[in-house]
Amino acid sequence: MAIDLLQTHKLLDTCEAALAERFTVHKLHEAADRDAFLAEVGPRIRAVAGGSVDADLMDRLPKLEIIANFGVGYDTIDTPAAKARNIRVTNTPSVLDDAVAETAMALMIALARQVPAADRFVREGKWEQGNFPFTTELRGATVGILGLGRIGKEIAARAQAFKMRIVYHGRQRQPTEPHLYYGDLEAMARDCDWLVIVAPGGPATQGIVSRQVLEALGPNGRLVNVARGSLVDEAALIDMLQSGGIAGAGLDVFADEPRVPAALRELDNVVLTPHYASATRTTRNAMGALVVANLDAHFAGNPLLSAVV
Ligand code: NAP
Ligand code: 8YV
Repeated sequence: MAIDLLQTHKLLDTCEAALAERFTVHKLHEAADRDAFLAEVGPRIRAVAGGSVDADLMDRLPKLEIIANFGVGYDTIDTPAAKARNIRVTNTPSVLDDAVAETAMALMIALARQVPAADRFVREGKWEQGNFPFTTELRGATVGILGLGRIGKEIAARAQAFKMRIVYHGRQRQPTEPHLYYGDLEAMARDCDWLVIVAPGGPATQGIVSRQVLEALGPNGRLVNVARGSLVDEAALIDMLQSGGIAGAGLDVFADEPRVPAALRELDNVVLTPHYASATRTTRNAMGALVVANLDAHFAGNPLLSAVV
């Protein structure tokens, strides 16, 4: 008898095919009546693939053994509740570091050199009336990385290749890192031309990029967020972008995805992408393979490849 697995989101086709080969898959996101669906299949479910698992959903799945999250960030999973119920949780670290770091750099370059506006300028025939205004460059600027973890280090390596100075903030100084550490985020923002956010979402980081931090970044400062919208006070960010309190923002993530405030969409000093930092075919395939490999390991009684609980 195949093991029953609950899928909570649409996943990559290759990942869905691999799951279907191994499990009896039940798709919660396709259920017309979620309650009735869970009442019927919930008691049989031993595994979840995807995210968005709160304590209430866990209570509907009394035989649940493992949640294999599709993504390195697992802020949509109530991990203390999983731990209390002896449910294992896995994520997809490392395989997406390069793709996400490339997106961070793409947002920085797009903002510094105003790539979207320059492209529109040429398409709209404005070049024939005169030159595009001067832009700014990354060389010599200071980038503060909020979260010098796996992805943060890949961003640092790329920023160094662009001849930038690097500083970082996290809960702890990393003695093996050569860059200047700031224990205080606001103090780091004051020292930065660029603030790049790549720390986890969740209650511990909710709103840590506050109005005060944005004020410290200042009118020549630019913000890039490839982490989670929840880390930023989005209302304050919009206000500061409108008033010139900060120079610009490159955002891949938002407070209420996929809804992006009209006020942000109307601004010229922002570059917006649809939470796609890891969304290359190669990287998403690797993430899907890691989801499946963790499930295989669990049901074979082997150590998990990337457990967070
Ligand atoms: P990681 O290796 O765990 O690194 C996270 C870093 O954040 C660490 O350096 C950690 O340093 C710091 N940090 C953790 N909690 C903090 C706190 N409360 N305050 C300040 N700093 C804190 O994680 P990763 O693999 O690089 O991924 C980082 C995040 O990127 C993920 O959690 C995810 O949300 C996001 N992400 C987004 C996309 C996208 O598509 N946009 C794709 C992948 C990942 P300390 O331990 O010293 O605090
Ligand atoms: C994915 C991500 O877009 O890994 C993460 O934390 O945010 C991204 O890689 C997301 O998890 C896909 O649902």
